[in-house]
Amino acid sequence: MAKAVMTDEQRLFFETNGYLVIPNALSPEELARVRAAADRAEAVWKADPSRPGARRENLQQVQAIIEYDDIFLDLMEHPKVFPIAWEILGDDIQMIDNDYFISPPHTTTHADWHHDVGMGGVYHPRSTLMVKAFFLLDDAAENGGCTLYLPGSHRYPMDFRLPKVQDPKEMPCHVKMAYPAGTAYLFHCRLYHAASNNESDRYRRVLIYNYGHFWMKMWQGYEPSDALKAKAKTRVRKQLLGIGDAYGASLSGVTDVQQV
Ligand SMILES: O=C(O)CCC(=O)C(=O)O
Repeated sequence: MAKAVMTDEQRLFFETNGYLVIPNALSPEELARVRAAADRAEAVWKADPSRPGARRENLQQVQAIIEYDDIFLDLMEHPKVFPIAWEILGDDIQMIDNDYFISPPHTTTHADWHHDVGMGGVYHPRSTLMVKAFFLLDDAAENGGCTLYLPGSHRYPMDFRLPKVQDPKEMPCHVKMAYPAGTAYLFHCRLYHAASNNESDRYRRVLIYNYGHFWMKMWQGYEPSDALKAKAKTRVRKQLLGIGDAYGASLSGVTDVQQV
């Protein structure tokens, strides 16, 4: 069994609302190192248009960010965030995708209200297929393109009718992930969420790690390179990168989580 790391308040909050906020997930020193690595990754990605990721006016997406620097690989196992995803999903946890999203100033949303899973054969309101964690690299202002959540919507029945809105912020009852840089937030991927318009003068930069189960396919374009797989030495890292027994991948009893 995954180690129980969540407080009762966190467990009840996540079960009720479908998301969690982890203040100060990154220390100021970690944040500075991660931001510097993110700037380097962005420069490499921009210099080579053949590298994967969306290049749109409202979103620059450095796809598969863990390929750019080991610091991003370590963040996938960050001790303040990953153990929570592990506890929620269970011992067969695996990485599904990972990205670096840059939302330029004065652009409209790149992601209107949606949820991330709808695979057939699963009763989603009772299942947890994926948990996605975001790390804020900039302070996210309310008008600065922050992520929006509709609390509790991960339990909506499959045929629930969501109101149609022009601007994501017109959705009744939403909450805003407007927090300082270094904050992490994670959510149940059946939760309705959106990116808001970035009406501010500043970029919004986030790192995203999506976790699912070992039996799921990693999203195409996120399968780790042979170089990354060769470097994976711990059971946690191997399993997160898809190395393991198809019938029995499990981190039960494992404690070797990497430290950043
Ligand atoms: O950029 C955001 O805040 C939302 C991203 C999103 O919709 C997603 O990762 O599914």
